[in-house]
Amino acid sequence: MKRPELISRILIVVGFLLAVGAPLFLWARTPLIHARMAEDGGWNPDVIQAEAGKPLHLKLTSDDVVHGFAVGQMDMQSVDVIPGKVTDITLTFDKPGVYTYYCTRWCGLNHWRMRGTIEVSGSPSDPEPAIVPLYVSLDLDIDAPHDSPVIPIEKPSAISGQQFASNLPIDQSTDYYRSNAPYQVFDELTNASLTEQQSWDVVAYLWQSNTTADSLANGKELYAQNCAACHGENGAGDGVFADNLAEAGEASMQSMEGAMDMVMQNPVDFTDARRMLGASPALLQGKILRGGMGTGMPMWGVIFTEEQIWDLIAYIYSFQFEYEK
Ligand code: HEC
Ligand SMILES: [Cu+2]
Repeated sequence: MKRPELISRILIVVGFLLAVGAPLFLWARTPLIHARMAEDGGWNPDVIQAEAGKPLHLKLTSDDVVHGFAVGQMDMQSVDVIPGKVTDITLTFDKPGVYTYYCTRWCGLNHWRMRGTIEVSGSPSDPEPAIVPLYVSLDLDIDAPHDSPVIPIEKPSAISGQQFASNLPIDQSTDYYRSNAPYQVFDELTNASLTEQQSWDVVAYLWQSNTTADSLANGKELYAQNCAACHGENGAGDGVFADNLAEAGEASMQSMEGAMDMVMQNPVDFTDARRMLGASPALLQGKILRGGMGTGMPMWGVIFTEEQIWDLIAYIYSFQFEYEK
């Protein structure tokens, strides 16, 4: 064999090894993330490092049942994490910060505890002004009872409310709607020479006017995926985990030494007019953002965008009001 020929052969082999080997090498170095049900340890590792603007490769597998993987506040499709298989995923973060990743499959009562963080380093672009949630700026005590003193006899109808709403001196702005409970708006209408039911219908109309069909559809989807297992498909607080939650509550009460002041509760019944007509969107926002701190209500602030939370809230009120189809 002539020399140049030999060299070119060697080069081809080296080139081939590099082309195949380098990605394989990188792939092998990418840590394998194991998913387990929360009671068996959750994600391992549960802290991942990344750099802003650079792709982050992840390999995911499950040691028990099928889990799902998604990163909060990020526009991404969740992926399934399957026992005995390795799922590859590549993510790129635009901005540095601490992101939360979470399980998207109902794998058990503690499913929502399956969370980990991705610490994304990098020089902060332009620091964005911190947004103060509405419930904070209104200084609401979101743990105080908030029952409505009055409730309608029939389910208020936005369709019927529309005809009375046009010539009423009521504020229809988003700010007003978000900071008032339905019964407070009902109270404002007492001088408007309407029957009680008509006033409630106006309230329903106002609530409908402050959302859109898209927003409700989006809220419905998020609800089915993240909330229905506890709060029930139809909002009645009777999801498949409601009973387990009560049991877990009793168990945790017995093992705790008064360390937590909040006790486990039943998932709220969103069809309960007394409760829901007494709650402003801002109050519900607070509960969803912050969670119940020990009541069994998870904290969603790190998972959903502000817009997604308003969509969820709009959907929750649809258990109270009859909206136009
Ligand atoms: C693991 C069970 C569980 C899941 C999942 C869950 N919740 Fe809850 N939720 C509860 C419990 C228990 C309460 C009652 C205790 C409390 O208010 O802190 C509650 C209370 C609430 C309240 C307070 C209502 C009020 O009148 O104070 C809101 C709002 C709420 N949940 C919304 C949601 C939304 C939206 C989701 C889904 C994104 C969700 N919840 C998912 C268990 C759950
Ligand atoms: Cu899971």
